[in-house]
Amino acid sequence: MKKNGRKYRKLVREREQKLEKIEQSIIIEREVDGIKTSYLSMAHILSSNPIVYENTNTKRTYLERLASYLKIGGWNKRKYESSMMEAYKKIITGNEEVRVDNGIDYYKNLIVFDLAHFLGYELKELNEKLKNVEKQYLLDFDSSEEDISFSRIINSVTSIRKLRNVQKLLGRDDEKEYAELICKNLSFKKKQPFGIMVTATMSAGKSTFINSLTGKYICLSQNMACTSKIHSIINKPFEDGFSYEYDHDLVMTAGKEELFNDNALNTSDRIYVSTHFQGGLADGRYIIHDSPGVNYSGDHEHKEIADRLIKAKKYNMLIYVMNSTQLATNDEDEHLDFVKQRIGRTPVLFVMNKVDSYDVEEEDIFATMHRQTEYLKKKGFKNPTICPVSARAGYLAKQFVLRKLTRSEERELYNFVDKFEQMGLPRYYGEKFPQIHVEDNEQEEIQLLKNCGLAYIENIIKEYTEGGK
Ligand SMILES: Nc1nc2c(ncn2[C@@H]2O[C@H](COP(=O)(O)OP(=O)(O)OP(=O)(O)O)[C@@H](O)[C@H]2O)c(=O)[nH]1
Ligand SMILES: [Mg+2]
Repeated sequence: MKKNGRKYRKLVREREQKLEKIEQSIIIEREVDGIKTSYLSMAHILSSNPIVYENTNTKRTYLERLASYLKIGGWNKRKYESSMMEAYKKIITGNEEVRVDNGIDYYKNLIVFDLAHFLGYELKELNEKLKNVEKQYLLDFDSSEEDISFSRIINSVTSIRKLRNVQKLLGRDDEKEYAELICKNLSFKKKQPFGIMVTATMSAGKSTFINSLTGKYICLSQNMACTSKIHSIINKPFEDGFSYEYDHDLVMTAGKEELFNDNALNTSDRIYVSTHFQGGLADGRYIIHDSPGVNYSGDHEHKEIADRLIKAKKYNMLIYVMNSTQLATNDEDEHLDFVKQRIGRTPVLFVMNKVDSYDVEEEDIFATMHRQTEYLKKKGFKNPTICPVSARAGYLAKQFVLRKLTRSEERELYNFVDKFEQMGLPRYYGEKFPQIHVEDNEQEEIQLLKNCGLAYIENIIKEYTEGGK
């Protein structure tokens, strides 16, 4: 084969892509305390199971049978499965609205799907145990000639093709929908995870920025040093209405209480949270790490935690958030040096947050970004491009889409709408990132997602995920 010939170049390119894939797959932690992180990126499927609307007796029987299958298989003592059982109990018994009275036999297929879901759709090594479960299942449920067998259903979740075949055989819409949700979980699980580390000096708005990317108030943000552990936020394939949190205990129906209070029993510096990301990043298997703000004169522990994570390099991309109300401070200077020394070839995206604080009449956004770019070049970063954003405005615009704004947030949002109509950020992005296109929207509140820079940043991240530069 000729060197530099087309075939040779293709081969080299293919080999590089393969290596890159392997590299990526070892970057992200596969397990945390025996729980696979891929399990944490599966959404609850229960919302499509009418068991939630059953009478108390049927609900109780359903839960008892599920629990007995876990016990027979010996999975009830494992953290993930037992937490899932707790969540099922809470979701099923927590709903008091009775809408259906189908009787327990109605659920004979759905319960098998649920068991498969509990086991993370990974069943290869479980055959012997499953045979014992099947024996009990056959005693529990009436069977007939037309039934799809227990083993056919449970094995179907090992591949999308098998699952699609079983889905065709299912008689009812709710069963087909259940299989559809599992399909979504399965195809999501097959995607390569993409890790993003977010770092900055104190109070630059890292947590607010991550909340704007996820569209959820997941990371505590306030006007004082507040993030003290590394929060890894994992995307789920679709909205199931729940967040999971792993902070010593795994809670799969986490509310504010769990999310905003650190568990004293957790002696590690990590907390994992899973939720569905609303907006531009909804489809990717992202893990975003929120780290404590680095303050060189203040809390050394925070700095150590953040430094360790940057050094460990378990991410595919680093986002460095700068605070446009506090540029070129000593802390920034030192932190940039640290990042520069450690980052190697990992791509860095610079985000200039809080641009809503600019006076549009007095300040020229192009000139400010240019000055900051020159500063980053002096610090040794090659071709740095800065993405201006107002994370606060982006977060509020997403809350508007989700109809979750309070009155005072609404007022804040309309202030931002006016301000960003004048600021002209799309012109800046059009010039610096000509390959990135963001559609306009007639509704001013949704247009704010574009005008405040957030929609551009989401698209830029997506480009990186897909291998673009
Ligand atoms: N005006 C404005 N304020 C913002 C923006 N983003 C964050 N803030 C405010 O800045 C303060 C700090 O925000 P956080 O998101 O907690 O910052 P952080 O970098 O996570 O802080 P630490 O974790 O403590 O280092 C809060 O009062 C936020 O409301 C923004 O885009 N515009
Ligand atoms: Mg924070």
